[in-house]
Amino acid sequence: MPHTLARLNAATADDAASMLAGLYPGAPGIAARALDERPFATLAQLKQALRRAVDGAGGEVLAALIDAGASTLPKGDTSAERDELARLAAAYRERHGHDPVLATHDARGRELDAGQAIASLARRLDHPVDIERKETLIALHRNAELRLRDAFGDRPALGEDIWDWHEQLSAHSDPGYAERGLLTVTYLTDAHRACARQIETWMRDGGFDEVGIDAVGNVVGRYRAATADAPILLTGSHYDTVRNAGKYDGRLGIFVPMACVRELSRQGRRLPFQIEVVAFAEEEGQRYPATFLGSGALTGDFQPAWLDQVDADGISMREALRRAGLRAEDIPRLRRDPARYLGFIEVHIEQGPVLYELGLPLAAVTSINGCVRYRVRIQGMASHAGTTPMGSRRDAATAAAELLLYVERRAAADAGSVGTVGMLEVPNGSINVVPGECRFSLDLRAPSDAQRDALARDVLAELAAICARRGLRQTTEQTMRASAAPSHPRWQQRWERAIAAQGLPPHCMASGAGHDAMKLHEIMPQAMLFVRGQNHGISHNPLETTTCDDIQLAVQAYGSLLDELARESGN
Ligand code: HGY
Ligand code: MN
Ligand code: MN
Repeated sequence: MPHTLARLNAATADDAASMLAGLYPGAPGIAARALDERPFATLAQLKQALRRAVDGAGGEVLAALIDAGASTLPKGDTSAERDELARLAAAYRERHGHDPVLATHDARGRELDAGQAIASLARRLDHPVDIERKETLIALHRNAELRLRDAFGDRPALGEDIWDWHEQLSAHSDPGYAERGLLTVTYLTDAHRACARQIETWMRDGGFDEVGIDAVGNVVGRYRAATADAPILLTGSHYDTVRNAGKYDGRLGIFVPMACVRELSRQGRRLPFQIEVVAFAEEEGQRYPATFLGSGALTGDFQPAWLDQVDADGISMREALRRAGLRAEDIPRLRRDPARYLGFIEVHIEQGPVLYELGLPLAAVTSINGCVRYRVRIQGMASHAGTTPMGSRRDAATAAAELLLYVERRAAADAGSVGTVGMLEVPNGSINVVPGECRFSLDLRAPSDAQRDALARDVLAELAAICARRGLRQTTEQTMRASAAPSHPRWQQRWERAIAAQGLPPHCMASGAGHDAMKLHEIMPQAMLFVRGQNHGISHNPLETTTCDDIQLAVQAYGSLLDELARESGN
């Protein structure tokens, strides 16, 4: 018979402690200490109390926790797996001084298999000792969470459904990546169109009243209100990805509202506002220089000139739209009238380590950093690598190298600024030719537009100075400029209350990553909810992941926000 929080809150100290026995093997005092914070309104709140009890424990308790929490590694199905597990465990003990503590189940809640254990051990073996200590405690908390889930019969069913949607959608990937089990879905490729159809099907099956794919490739689902002319809550995120991406970037912000609408539909419940969920077709700017194509169409910012941009294979955006059966001429009509909308909310995986290290599942976003991107071309003179004296070279690549190091130094000089050169190439380069040309990208961001622009100004000035000194030519093309987007206070506070309603501290934080919300920010109030990422919150990487439990909390928080909005709007 599963425990209940009501029983736990009402039990004597001994009975309550016995209800939590085994959560943290080797340290029974942890549960007793957490119980001092009773009563608990939610399991999430109890988990935070347990976390604080561990954080407050002394070294000997932690040592006992780690020893008792050491994982019984999966057996391994083959001798190779068994040998590798034994080798890694021995090496781990050697380096970290204790047996490894792994989460017993994966982010989906399935028992860890040998392959997953080997990958996790191999990744963690080389962690610095202090980092691995944190990782060990996080694994202990995760195992306690899994035990607590069982003890209280608390299955994150909606989190599991959403987790599975991510898995299924990730089956669609562009050529060159799909064959290697990697995820890349760039704008209007076959994989991209397959994703759109899949999302459209799930929306139709999930109780939406109207579902369609619009002229720019957005998948739009509408769930009607109790009354016909009710205002609209706009929500969603993007389904395109970067190359070799994680599965949750963007998609989590589509699936959480989809699951909420499905629950409303199953309950036959209508709210005093419509819900319009948009799966934006393009946000990442991978195939074409222009970005925010999906959300930009809704704000009326889609530039006709973008249609002439060509991809690496010389295919224009206009042609790609035509091949996808989409009508570019209809894109201007996608512009939304802000007067009809309450605002825009977006759920997104954090894509950073803050929540992972704080041990918090959710946060309200305070602002999204402003960003400006360029494509740079430096031109020098290609010449013979063997006969061209070092003093008379016009080497485009070494000039770029100087600039890259300047970007790193200059961005690091500001609080909160970041500068990245993510793409760098010597077109038609040869091993024995001094680079006559070098092309690279610049991505410069800061918490405010003024700080972003000062960073960009300095970087472009340094680029000009380097090229002048070296006798090289350079051209820069600005490919994206997005203003910093502070959350609307009223909507940010809604997310804070929604997080608090789950029994969690309403942590607030800025977003270093860009999101569709910064586009909708231009025409309506917006605010975002962040969901913790696992593996130190790594993103734009196949290691990107989150747990069903955290996804469940995001769905619950989303539902709390909808309920509050419904109460405010009169029912
Ligand atoms: O680059 C970004 O911040 C986003 O992932 N497009
Ligand atoms: Mn991204
Ligand atoms: Mn994203």
